[in-house]
This record gives sequence, structure tokens and C-alpha cells, in this order.
Amino acid sequence: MKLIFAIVSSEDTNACVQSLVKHNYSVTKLSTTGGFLRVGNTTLLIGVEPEKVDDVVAIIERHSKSRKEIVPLISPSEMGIYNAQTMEVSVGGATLFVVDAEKFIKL
Ligand code: 2BA
Repeated sequence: MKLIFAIVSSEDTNACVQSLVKHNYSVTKLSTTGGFLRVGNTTLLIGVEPEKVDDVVAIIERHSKSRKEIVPLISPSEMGIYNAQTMEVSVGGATLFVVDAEKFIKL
């Protein structure tokens, strides 16, 4: 059994989840926050047989769009003063980790 952690943009979450469920995959959706942009994203947990990993990756890839975000170059200071400089970062499609699940148990 493999466990896929897929970090997707919040905007892409519904399309990814709907398509995975339509293809009979079980999905758990967690609300998460990226450490760099500090905005909400979504982490999907999907447990699958090893031979299904490529199919799940392809489904997520189809529904995850890469986008540009403009972010402040430096975080606001404790004084609440913002730096006027910004930078453009490219976010996503999606970031996936595929790990071995030692056991899969349903009680
Ligand atoms: P964030 O940490 O909010 O990162 C958003 C985007 O900012 C990243 O997009 C990347 O393009 C950029 N970025 C991140 N750290 C940076 C840095 N130190 N300097 C310059 N630019 C940086 P993605 O790579 O597509 O990542 C999207 C989200 O996936 C991340 O949100 C984070 O929540 C997660 N993620 C990505 N790589 C990860 C990793 N190795 N471990 C854990 N989570 C990861």
C-alpha cells in the first residue's frame, strides 16, 4: 500500500477531489498552510495499491494549474511596517509525496 500526500492549491481542490472520487479513490482532505506564502492550501491523503499511483498522479496533474503569486519580499516587521518590494513566485501545479504505508487497517 502507498500513501500519497498531495499538496494542491485551494482553488484546485474541488476538481481534484471530485475526479478522484469519480475514479473510485478514497480521499481525505486536510486544510493546510504553506510555510512560504503563508496562505491556505489543501493536503489530500490518498491510500492506494502501488499499481494505482501513476493513475492518481495523472488525475491530480490534470486538475492542478500552475499559477503566479506576487508576495512581499520581506515579511511585515513587528512594528507593522511593510516593505514595498515584491517578488513573483510560481506556485504548483501540485506537490506530491508518495510513501510506503506499512499497514492499512480498517476497524
Ligand atoms: P508554500 O510554502 O507557501 O510555497 C509556495 C511557493 O513559493 C512554492 O510553490 C515555491 O514556488 C515558492 N517558494 C517556497 N519556498 C520558497 C523559498 N524558500 N524561496 C523562494 N520561493 C519559495 P510550490 O513549490 O509549488 O509549493 C506549493 C506548496 O507545497 C508550498 O506552499 C508548501 O505548502 C508545499 N510544499 C512544497 N514543497 C514542499 C516540501 N519539500 N515539503 C513540504 N511541503 C512542501
